[in-house]
Amino acid sequence: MSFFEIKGEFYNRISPSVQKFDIILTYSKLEKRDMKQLKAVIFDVDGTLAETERDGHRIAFNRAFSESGLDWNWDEGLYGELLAVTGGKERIRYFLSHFHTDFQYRGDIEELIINLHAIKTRHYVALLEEHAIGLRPGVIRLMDEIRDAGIQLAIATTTTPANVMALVKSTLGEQALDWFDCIAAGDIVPAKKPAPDIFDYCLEQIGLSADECLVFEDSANGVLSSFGAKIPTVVTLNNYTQHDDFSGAITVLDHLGDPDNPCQVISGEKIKGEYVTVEDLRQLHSNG
Ligand code: XBP
Ligand code: MG
Repeated sequence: MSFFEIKGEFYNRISPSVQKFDIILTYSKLEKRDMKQLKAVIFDVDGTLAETERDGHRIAFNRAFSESGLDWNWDEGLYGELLAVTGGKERIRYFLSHFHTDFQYRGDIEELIINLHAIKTRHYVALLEEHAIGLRPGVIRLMDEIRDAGIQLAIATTTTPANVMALVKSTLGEQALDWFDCIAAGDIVPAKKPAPDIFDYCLEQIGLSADECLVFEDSANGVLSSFGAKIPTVVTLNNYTQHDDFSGAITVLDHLGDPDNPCQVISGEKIKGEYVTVEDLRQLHSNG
């Protein structure tokens, strides 16, 4: 029985103009509550689910350079600067145009970049298959809670799909690939983060509107992307992104925390306890 049917009984007794006014008010309240219901949590991957940049992608890039006979070495500091650009192929292009401008190459430079990137992906996947990288604190616990609460899970990332699959399989197990209603990754959209396209694509795939979702991101480029798609966003920062501009994020945390590993709120909305729960997500989302 709908709200309007319940009210119908005594509606006949009041004047039509009052009825109309009350219906508009009631409808707008219902609409507001519906809009604010949290239906999906969308996770970024690199830096958010795991510390993959420094210990994964960077190592894999260097292995690809060395395998290809190039003496390039991306140390931790340089890699931090290169993270200004998302996407591995785009990052190599940026390196050549801003940091290694005197590089001479006789062949097709685009072909070189594509080959290097394919080799890099092979090394990255191999690294994950060795279980070299674990998930950040609280990720597994919170994903379990989200699923138990009947809230959808999705992924929106700049990285190559094979890398996401490898990370999920090596940390959560192959069956966990089914946990996600959408894994939006890599070149599926032409414009990578900070463009909103990957989040727009993800929303389209899961069939929800931006205000029914909550995003977890770790970087300014990621937050620009989720904001571009108008999705409320929570940040769990890391060493590479600790000085990024996160203005507009609902809250910024050092990580999601676990019962034996409390998290810290760096700025924004507080959480109820010492680690992020689904109850916190609902609260943060309604404040977002
Ligand atoms: C991070 C990225 C990615 C990875 C490298 O993605 O920018 O490009 O650094 O992956 P996100 P590829 O934070 O959105 O998960 O080499 O496969 O592009
Ligand atoms: Mg990231």
